[in-house]
Amino acid sequence: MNALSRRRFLKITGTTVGAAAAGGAALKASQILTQPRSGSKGIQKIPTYCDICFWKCGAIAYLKDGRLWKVEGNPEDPLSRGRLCPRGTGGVGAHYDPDRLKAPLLRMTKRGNEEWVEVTWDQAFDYIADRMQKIKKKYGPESVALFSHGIGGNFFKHTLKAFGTPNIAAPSFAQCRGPRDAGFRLTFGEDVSSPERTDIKNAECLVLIGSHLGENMHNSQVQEFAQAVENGATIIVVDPRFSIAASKAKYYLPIKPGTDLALILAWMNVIVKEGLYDQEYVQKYGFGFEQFATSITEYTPEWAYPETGIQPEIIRKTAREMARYKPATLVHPGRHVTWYGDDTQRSRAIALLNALLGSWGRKGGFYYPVGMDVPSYPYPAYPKTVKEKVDNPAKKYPFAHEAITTGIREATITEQPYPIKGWFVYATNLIQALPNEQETIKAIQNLDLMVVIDVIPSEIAGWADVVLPESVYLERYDDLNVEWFREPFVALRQPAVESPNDQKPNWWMAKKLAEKLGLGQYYPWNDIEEYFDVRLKSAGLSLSELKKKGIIKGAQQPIYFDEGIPADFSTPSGKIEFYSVQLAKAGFDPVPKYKRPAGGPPGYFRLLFGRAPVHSFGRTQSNRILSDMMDENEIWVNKKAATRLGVKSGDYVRLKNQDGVVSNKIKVKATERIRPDCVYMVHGFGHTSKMLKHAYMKGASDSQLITRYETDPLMGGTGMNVNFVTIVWEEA
Ligand SMILES: Nc1nc2c(c(=O)[nH]1)N[C@H]1C(S)=C(S)[C@@H](COP(=O)(O)OP(=O)(O)OC[C@H]3O[C@@H](n4cnc5c(=O)[nH]c(N)nc54)[C@H](O)[C@@H]3O)O[C@H]1N2
Ligand SMILES: Nc1nc2c(c(=O)[nH]1)N[C@H]1C(S)=C(S)[C@@H](COP(=O)(O)OP(=O)(O)OC[C@H]3O[C@@H](n4cnc5c(=O)[nH]c(N)nc54)[C@H](O)[C@@H]3O)O[C@H]1N2
Ligand code: SF4
Ligand SMILES: [Mo]
Repeated sequence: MNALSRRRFLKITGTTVGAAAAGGAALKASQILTQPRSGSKGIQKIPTYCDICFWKCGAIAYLKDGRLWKVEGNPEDPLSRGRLCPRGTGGVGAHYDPDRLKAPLLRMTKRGNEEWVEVTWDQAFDYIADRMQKIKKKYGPESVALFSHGIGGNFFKHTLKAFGTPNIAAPSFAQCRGPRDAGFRLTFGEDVSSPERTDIKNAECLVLIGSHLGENMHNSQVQEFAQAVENGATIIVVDPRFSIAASKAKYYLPIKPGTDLALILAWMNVIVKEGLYDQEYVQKYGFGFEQFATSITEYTPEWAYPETGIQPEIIRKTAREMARYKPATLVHPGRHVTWYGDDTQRSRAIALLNALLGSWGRKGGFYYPVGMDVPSYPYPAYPKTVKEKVDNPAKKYPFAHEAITTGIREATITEQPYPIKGWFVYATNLIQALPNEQETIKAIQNLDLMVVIDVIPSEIAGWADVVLPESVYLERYDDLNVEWFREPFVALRQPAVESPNDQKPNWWMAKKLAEKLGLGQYYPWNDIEEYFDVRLKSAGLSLSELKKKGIIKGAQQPIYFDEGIPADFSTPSGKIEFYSVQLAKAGFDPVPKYKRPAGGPPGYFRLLFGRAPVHSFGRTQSNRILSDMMDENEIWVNKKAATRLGVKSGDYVRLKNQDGVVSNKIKVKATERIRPDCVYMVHGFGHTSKMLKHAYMKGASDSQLITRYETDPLMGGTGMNVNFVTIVWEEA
């Protein structure tokens, strides 16, 4: 890694934590739990890939005299390009965390009491398999559901499909990127996918609508953002809060929360009216442009001004700036887009703006990702499920292309269209991830079996009947990462150190459980290395090479239309759909229309939330290296509003929402960097699990305050930016 690029990276993050690569050195001796690898002396390097978030950066774990010392980026890896983000660098802290789950636990008393007895793995699986068979007998196998987030869930998915359930969901759809992918599918016939196919590094104009890169630390994107800034790209940031990204912007538009669709429509109005769009591209690839153009004529900048608070001349100037650099203008589609319940239509408007600029399939816009052809394992076919998935009965949400977590939750409460009696929860903290935690608890109370597989005693683990402790990513193998990206590659996660206690990897648990259920034929391999070997050999690759390098890359392939990618669109018309017949047929607006979001009670602030560069959701507050850098969150309040309320930076307050829910105490950050009609906090703090000794009650939880949500009628996403809070004094 060269020194300049490292500096540039740190500058964007607004922190210097990446430099705190000290790893094991930052830990007190008392926190070190592992035994040195037998007999090993000196430095060992083991390539793997990171799991502190779902980006899966290629990494190299370093051992010193058999102890885990530090983790760095793997220079061969296109995702990390040799540099991890600050969270990945702090990944060693996950291994050394003294609050980790250490052995399988069985619930002793009432659900949610967090009272447990340690059991053996065999006892745990006997208990689980017995309950599963009872549920299957009484209700059918479909009545067991799996919630799973990240690649580690692959083998549990396999076991549960073999058991016979189709009910498997991740919060990354209905609580995250679902509306974006639905909006882009409706327009271009394809997803933006993950890692996003955004050609940020080649963009000459980059528009970020709430995507707070630099706080959102998805590694490759942040590095490419730094490159774009260095190349002198015009950056336009739309955010009610002056984010880190906003500090790099030529134009910062402090929009009134929830009104982005009005701004996007006005931008398109200017671009069409002034004839600034890519006319050749639109003519060649577009469908229904005339109807689209007609339906946006009313959305002038003057119309948008009172809605958004953005002045007409700024709207015009920024629209012209975008058009100037087309097609190398990238209007970033965002990722966590479940904001207001109309999110698919807002995302579709972003897709349409990109279509006008001709950026889809073009350099500096959206490229066509490529992947390695590694066939999946030739397992026996899964049993046919009798019942349909439970989450989206009668296709109530016609444009949901993945399962809806909150739909499974609803079915668990209502027992409609049929009861759900068992939950497996793998690597997702549903108490924090789903809006309205009371509904989640209500659903849990209706279960006959609740199993949580986690590495720490998260809030959701506190509600389980059985808790299964997993080895952290540095201690285990996981499925192969065959991600589609700029260039084809396959990456391996492999253990660098042993687990300190009785933790086990997911593949081992999923296989053992299948065997207890009499489904051993679905695991014809004895060890995961045999599984890898079969898959890799069928792709003409070698496991020993992959173990040595951590990553094998394929040949570079074309990724833009100009390089020969055919401009095929899998929409009903085969074209980019400016006007959507399928939306009209389903009773939705064929071209997005603006609706003003409902406001809050007088004197309340809209509650906004996002990411901190050094934490991943609610999963890293217990990591001592990362919590040393930030161990509580703050509530951002506009300075004038704070003065009016008589609070100042550093004061502790509580937040009370529109339904009377009061948060844990939280420190005030009084700042000009946020509009006066909203407040902002980082998600993932305010842990209430008592077994999380270090993170317990530090900062406040946005999730607790999200008692309301607006469901997207197109795909069932849960808009969560619809809650309002007041500030209440913390009595000394
Ligand atoms: N209020 C609110 N809700 C949100 C969001 C928000 O910002 N605010 N964000 C939304 C978004 S964008 C998303 S993607 C979702 C994410 O929601 P989640 O998928 O719930 O993400 P995490 O909070 O990372 O939860 C991961 C859980 O996995 C555990 N874990 C970590 N590593 C491992 C491991 O190696 N093995 C196992 N078995 N478990 C592990 C962690 O301890 C934690 O309990 O939440 C959504 N919900
Ligand atoms: N460090 C770190 N990085 C992460 C993660 C993490 O946990 N930690 N999680 C990853 C995941 S799964 C996801 S989905 C992404 C999420 O990252 P993004 O997709 O970037 O998240 P958003 O929730 O869209 O963005 C939050 C920003 O939107 C602004 N905002 C709120 N309301 C509005 C509005 O009405 N209009 C506009 N224009 N802006 C608004 C907020 O002020 C904040 O700056 O981050 C990823 N990267
Ligand atoms: S973005 Fe950071 S935390 Fe996520 S995988 Fe990459 S290095 Fe790890
Ligand atoms: Mo997400």
